[in-house]
Parts: sequence; C-alpha cells; structure tokens
Amino acid sequence: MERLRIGIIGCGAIGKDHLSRIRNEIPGAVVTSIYEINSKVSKSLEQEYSVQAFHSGEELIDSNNVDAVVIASSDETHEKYVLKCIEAGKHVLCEKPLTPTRDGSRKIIDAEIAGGKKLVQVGFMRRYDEGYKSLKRQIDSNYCGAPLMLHCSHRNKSIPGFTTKIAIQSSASHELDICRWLLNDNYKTCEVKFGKNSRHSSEFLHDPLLLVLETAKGILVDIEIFVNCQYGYDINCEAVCEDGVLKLPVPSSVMVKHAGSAAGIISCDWKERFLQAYRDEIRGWVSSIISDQVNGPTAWDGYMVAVTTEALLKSLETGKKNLISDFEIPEFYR
Ligand code: ISE
Repeated sequence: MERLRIGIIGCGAIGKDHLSRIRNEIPGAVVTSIYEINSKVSKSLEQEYSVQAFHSGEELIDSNNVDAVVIASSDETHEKYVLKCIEAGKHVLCEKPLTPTRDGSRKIIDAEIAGGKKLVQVGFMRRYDEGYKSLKRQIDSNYCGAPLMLHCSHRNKSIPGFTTKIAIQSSASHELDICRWLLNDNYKTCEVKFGKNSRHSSEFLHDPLLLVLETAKGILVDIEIFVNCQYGYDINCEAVCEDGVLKLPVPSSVMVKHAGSAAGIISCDWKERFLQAYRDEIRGWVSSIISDQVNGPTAWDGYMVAVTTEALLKSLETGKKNLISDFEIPEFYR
C-alpha cells in the first residue's frame, strides 16, 4: 500500500482537527474523502483540503478511494456508520462514546465477532496521553502498593446546552474508560449523586455530578463531572495506594508573576489539553492498520463504557446504587 487513504465522517469539531492533523503530521496517510452534514463547511473543506466531499457517510464508506474511516459525527450516528464499516471490512476509528446506548455497542461487538476480524478502534485518546501512561506505569509497577481508591475530576469551563444525560454519556465516558484501563479492572456497582447545583446549571442539568463506582477488585472510584466550572478545562486523577499516592501530572505552564500575583495558565480547550494524545492516537491507529491490527481501545472497551453508562443513567433515575453485569470478555477480544 502506498499511503493509507482515509475518509472522515463528521468534520464539525474534532473531525476537522483530525483532517488537518493527518494532512500535516502523518506522512503514511492521506485524507481523500469527507462527509459533513453542514454543506457550507463541507464545501469549504473540499476546497481547502482538495478532498472529495460525499453526500452520505455510507457512500464514503463504500468508496474505492477510502481504505479506512474516521467517525467524528454526532454520537447517535456512530452505530450505523461503524456497522457499515464492519460490513465493508474497513478499519474504523470511532470517536467516543462508541454509541450512547448499550444495545448499540452490543450490536457492534456482535457484528465484529461475526465478521471474524477486529476493525474497530474507539477514540479514547487519553490512553495515549504521556501523563496517564506514566500514571499507569507507576500503578503497574506496584511501587506504592496496590491501588485502593481513585479520585478523579473532569471540569469543563462551560458547555452550553448540555443535559445531565449527555454529561454522563459524553464527558464521563473518558473517565470510565481511563479508570478501567489504569486499574485493569471492571466496574461492579455504580451510583450517581448530586447535591446543590451551580447557579450556572440549567433545569436539564445537575452540575456538578458525582459518580461513585466500585470495581470487581473492590477499588472505589469517585468522579466529579462539572461541565460549567467557569475557570478552565481541568482534568485530575489521584490514585490512593497502600503505601503512597500517585497523581496525574498536570500540564505545566509559565508562572507569571505580575502586579501582585503569581499565576500559571490553565487551558480552556480540551482539544489543546490532549493535543499530544490525539496526535499519538492517530499515528498509532494508522501504523496499526498498516500491519492490519487494532492496537488501541477496542469495541469491547467501548461496550464496557456503554454498559456502565447505562447503569449510571439507571441510578440517576432511581437514585439507587446499581449493579453492573456482563463484563466477561469474549475470547475474540482477549
Ligand atoms: C467532549 O466530547 C470531549 O471529548 C472532552 O474531552 C470532554 O471534556 C467534553 O466534556 C466532551 O463533551
């Protein structure tokens, strides 16, 4: 194969970043095709990047000029496009969450298993972040003893229009995946708690939320989701272990001492905070396809997050702690 020919479905937000990233930073790949529902955006990208703009995601997937597909369209469209890629036998990198529902992700893993070949990678890019990678190395080394608890917080400056359900399906999906990966464990129970709402929340949004989960090994994980925290994009993770504590490194910035204050800068943009992770994710995905493999987070990982999300949404409805089942990994994904 000369250069891997990639088609991107959904070029509104992160999809457009993937487009310029592949063009400027990945010599082994080229974006040949896009499908973007907004025709104005589609037209301008077609010209700017000299790509072919399709009228539907399905046509793009079927095109002979596309070897592999990136899906960055709205969450509820992921299922149909991923299933179509599996049917077409094409590798696909699907943004998180794999699907907003458990059933949708189940259909994907069933289809992938039936097809007999791993083709799906899920865009849980934090697994490529240097900070999370070194945190995992420390946990795995057992230097501080076994992990007992994880305290996490996920704060966005402000996301207009978010509901509690979307905050759990979209924002929390990163946390659910990364904690499971860090601990090499599955969740057994989960609960959603909320108390006083921020004055910046709306009638459809409890903000902040607290998710409390227990893993099969008995490790407690608490996750604060605060989507209108006002001050920046702030991601924290602390592992409390038997003999010490491990903290996710925060991105460093210049300390500015001026006019009676000393302050560092905190980014407000999640794409910027995880820039290196996104780069390495795309690079890793492209090179794994060249060797016809999936080395990153699989459809099974996406399914595990969807299962947990559904259990959290049930807890939100009932106010009770919920049991999580179905975490026996099929042989195909081992
Ligand atoms: C968004 O989709 C992301 O991926 C961000 O990392 C997350 O912080 C944000 O809450 C999501 O909506």
